[in-house]
Formats: sequence, structure tokens, C-alpha cells
Amino acid sequence: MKNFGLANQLLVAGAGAAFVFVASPSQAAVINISDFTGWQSIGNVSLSNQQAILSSGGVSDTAVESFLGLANGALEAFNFQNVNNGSAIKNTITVQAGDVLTFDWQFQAGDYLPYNDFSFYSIGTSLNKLADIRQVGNFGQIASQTSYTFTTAGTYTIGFGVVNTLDRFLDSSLTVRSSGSGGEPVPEPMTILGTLVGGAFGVALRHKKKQQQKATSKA
Ligand SMILES: [Ca+2]
Ligand SMILES: [Ca+2]
Repeated sequence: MKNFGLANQLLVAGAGAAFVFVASPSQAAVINISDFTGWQSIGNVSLSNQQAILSSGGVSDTAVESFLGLANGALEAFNFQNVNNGSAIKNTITVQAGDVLTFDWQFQAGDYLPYNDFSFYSIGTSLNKLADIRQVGNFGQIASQTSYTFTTAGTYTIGFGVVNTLDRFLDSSLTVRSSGSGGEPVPEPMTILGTLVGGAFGVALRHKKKQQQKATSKA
């Protein structure tokens, strides 16, 4: 029986609860993320009640895969490019068939093609793309809402991540936010002019870092 009244909601959403189950007319629950502070993380991550901010400048891709319970090499197979490093968060959730997980997110590309940094979410061992640079353009960004319907009841690991591809320079970021908070993810205050300036700076930065790397490897 599934009867998520207000009392149940409050019970489920007690102190430290990571998810809120909200009854919907179709009987299946809509699941919102209510708090990120109890989530586990790896890499460069900032967690608060309202949102999680992840940077692609984190740990090795294999460490991210192992953290999320993904097969070794799954991230590279998923986006057909060498993945260098990244960050991720995860939590577990028990759902009924038909429950719908809904969340707001924003991907901010800090890089340019062909360095196709990308963001994703995982449900168990299944990977789903949120956005990559091919989609948003060099130094571009997108804010959106995603819903995932569980077709089978069970307990799942839910993960979010963002990774650097081809090299480990110029980090991109992923912000995940509760859809129940009633707002879009808070975007970085970056104007178009700022994006262009950031872009030129980014190219120079990568060039400089590569020179430094050369100098280091010669020594
Ligand atoms: Ca790799
Ligand atoms: Ca990058």
C-alpha cells in the first residue's frame, strides 16, 4: 500500500533525510532530494543543505568508477574519449516501481572542444548523461531539470559526477539541487563578456600548464 500523506512525508523527511517522497495522483511517489550534507563524496565537492557543487578537477576516473560501483572504464566507454579525472557524490535510495526521482542541475563548461568534459548521473550501474561541452559549446552552460522513473522496486545507488576528458586542465562544474526548492540552480554570475574573457584566459592557462609540464618532465 502506498499512501504518502503529509504525516508520512514529514516522517520520511526527518532530520538528516536525503530524500523526500511526495505522493502524486498516479500513486507513484515523486522523489526530491532534500539535503546533500549526508551524501558521500569523492574528489572536489562542496555539499550543503540546498545543493551539491562538483568540479571535474578531482580524483582519477577509475577512482570515480569504483566509488559509484561502475565497471572499470565505464566512463570512457560512455563518452568515447579518454577520461582523466573527476568528482562524484552518491547516496542510496529504496523505491517502488514507478517512483520518479526529480532534480535540478546546472553544468558549467570550463573548457573548450575537443576537451569534452561532461556531467552525468548514475542509477545503479546505468550511466546517464546530463550535459557535455559538445552540447553547451565552449565555456557554455545549461540549467535544466531531469526526472528518472524507476521501473523496478529496489534499493539503488544514485550518483552524480563531472569529469575532465583528454587532459586534466580547465575544470568544468556540475551543480545539483532539489527540485522541491522551487528554483533553478543558482548560476555562477558570469556574463557573456565574462565567458569570452574566461575562454581566452583558459586557452592561455592550458598553454602555460603544458609548457610547465614539459619543463618538469625534462628536469
Ligand atoms: Ca582514463
Ligand atoms: Ca577540462
